[in-house]
Amino acid sequence: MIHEKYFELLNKQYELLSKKNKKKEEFYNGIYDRYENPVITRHHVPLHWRFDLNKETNPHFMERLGVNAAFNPGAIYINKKYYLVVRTEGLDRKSFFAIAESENGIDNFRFIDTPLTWEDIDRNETNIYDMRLVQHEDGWIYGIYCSESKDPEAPAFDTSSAVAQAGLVRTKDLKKWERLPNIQTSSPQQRNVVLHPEFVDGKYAFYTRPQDGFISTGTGGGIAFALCEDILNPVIHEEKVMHEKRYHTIYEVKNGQGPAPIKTEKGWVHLAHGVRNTAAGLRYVLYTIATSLDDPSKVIATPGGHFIAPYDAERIGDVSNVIFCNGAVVNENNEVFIYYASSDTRIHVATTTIEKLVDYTFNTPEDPFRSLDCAEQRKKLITRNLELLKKVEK
Ligand code: M1P
Repeated sequence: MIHEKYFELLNKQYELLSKKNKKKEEFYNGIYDRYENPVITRHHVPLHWRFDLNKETNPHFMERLGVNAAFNPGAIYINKKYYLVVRTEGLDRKSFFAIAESENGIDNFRFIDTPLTWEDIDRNETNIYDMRLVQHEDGWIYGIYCSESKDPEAPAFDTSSAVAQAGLVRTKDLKKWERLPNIQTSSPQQRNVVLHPEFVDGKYAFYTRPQDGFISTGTGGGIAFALCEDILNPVIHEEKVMHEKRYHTIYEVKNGQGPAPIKTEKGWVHLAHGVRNTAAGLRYVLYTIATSLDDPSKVIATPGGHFIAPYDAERIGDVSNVIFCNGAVVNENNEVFIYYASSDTRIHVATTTIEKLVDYTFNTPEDPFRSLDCAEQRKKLITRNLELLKKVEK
């Protein structure tokens, strides 16, 4: 017999899931729109994924397998539907992937089916997260995720050190998933590995982030570009850093490719995250760059500053002051939906258009890297504007 509390909670959850999302009126930057509500939180996870509904085995209707957070989703737009592969984190700290779908991409996301599983080829793999979903021109949808294991070299007392590598799966229908071998590179650790959607010189192309430590990239340097002949035996021999971390920028400590880059007439637009250190810990923001259509490893535009940073309540969560994005989609109207998570806790959407994203990426002034040069840059803008205003006054 089903516990009566289930129906009470189901009605409440239905209200949450059916809530319309509106653009945040008080926010304006001309670049993108923010929305009033997160698109997915842990409260969106179906009740029957968390509670044992049977009154006999769960008389107090306790949450048996709670969910701590729903964040960092991969995203894909197919058959006019918006799909997110959500990093769903149990109370036990382990993340799993679960698909949520929506008709309009800004609200009414519903988790479908059951959490994703596939052939378990590596018993050392302990945690999985942050999938980048890519519809590749070879006809498969690939998912690259962070596959985390305990560091086998760590001394017995060290129960924290971990090794991050890039796990690889593929599907045709988002239902049946095939596990391929991990992507091999010469870097001791890897995170934020993303597949480029097209072949480059007849090869599979990847964005990687070589790193020495689990958190610190060390000599890793930045976002790298790499080619690989065979996706079924994904071995990368050379990683070329194409966008480096740099002193006194928003990507001073580290950076990482976000979702797969978006193809536009002027170039590939990349969303990436940049990290800097503060007295309150690491601060993660998003920024964009563009690369050449002829050579996606050649950076051709670098707008200065952040594109999306933690805003109001987004600042607070399990890992505060973090904005992270590994999923964005473009629909047939050239509308762009950027799914970003705040503070490793919940998922939001920001919407813009290809036209605006290109304008932003190619026309935002670059970071001059020094305060006095920044002041000169701003003075030029002010002078131009004052001249314009004077003309209007006349
Ligand atoms: O906690 C912030 C983010 O930290 C990691 O990203 P990066 O490897 O760039 O430091 C990831 O664990 C990511 O999931 C997380 O959101």
